[in-house]
Amino acid sequence: MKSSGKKVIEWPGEKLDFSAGCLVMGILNVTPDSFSDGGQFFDLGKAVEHGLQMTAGGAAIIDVGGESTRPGSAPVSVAQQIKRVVPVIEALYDKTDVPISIDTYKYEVAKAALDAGAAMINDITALSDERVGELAAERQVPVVLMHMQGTPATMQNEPKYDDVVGEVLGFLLDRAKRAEKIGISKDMIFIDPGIGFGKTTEHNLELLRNIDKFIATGYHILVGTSRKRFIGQITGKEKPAERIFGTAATVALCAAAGVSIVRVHDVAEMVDVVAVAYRIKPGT
Ligand code: PT1
Repeated sequence: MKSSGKKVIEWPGEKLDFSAGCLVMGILNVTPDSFSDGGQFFDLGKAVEHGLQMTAGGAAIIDVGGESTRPGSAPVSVAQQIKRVVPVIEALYDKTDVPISIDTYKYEVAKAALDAGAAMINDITALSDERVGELAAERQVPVVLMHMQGTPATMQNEPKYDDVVGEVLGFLLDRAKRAEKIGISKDMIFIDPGIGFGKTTEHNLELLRNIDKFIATGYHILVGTSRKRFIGQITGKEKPAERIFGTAATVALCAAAGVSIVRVHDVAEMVDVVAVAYRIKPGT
């Protein structure tokens, strides 16, 4: 058994089946720069349409976020995040059976998103606010716990580790244990090395090179490499949209290693990549 976690997880109204391989989570950034109406205003219809396109492309989960956490980005108020994500989640909940995840570390945003129909919490701060964990336990929803050094505004200034794999893994195991103590079952916990979050290109590569050590913990693993800077640094591709094949290399290796979920922009493409890579994985 070289894959992480239990093969099928079920929770109220939802189910994820990892028995056929790695699942693809589609990224839906609900920010005005992602879906504008041509001007400075956010277009709800365009965002929902993009979410539905990703489900048609084979996404197993849609991850909705109202605050960019790319390097250098600034926080967005709780009220603003709720105003952005709730209408999108309500519309998607109405139009698709694909589970919706909320990308937030804010308790109030997570709660409003679950009330609107979200069924999973993606917390890039790994329960920096314990109330997020208590909420996940109470609603019996899965939670993603991610590692980050610093904050999005400053994390790329000078990332430093003595042993990046040991430190990231140690942090995630500690937070996962804490989550279990709060009442979240082990199967419902996804750990994520946080590619690009306070890491140099070498740190990111070292984490990906050692992804089997994360799998060996027995927790489900989620990895997000999609279109990130380190891929541009290796390939020389300046524009994120030109980093799809570079992303595919990381996704193939993750799927073959036994990663449970990859978080990506290019859903239809990566669904094919994981399907083939997983079939080559030993023991499947
Ligand atoms: C991620 C992730 C995320 N990434 C999870 N959630 C982002 N669980 C948002 C770059 O280097 O990996 N896991 N939510 C997006 N964040 C970044 C970070 C985007 C770095 C781009 C970069 O280009």
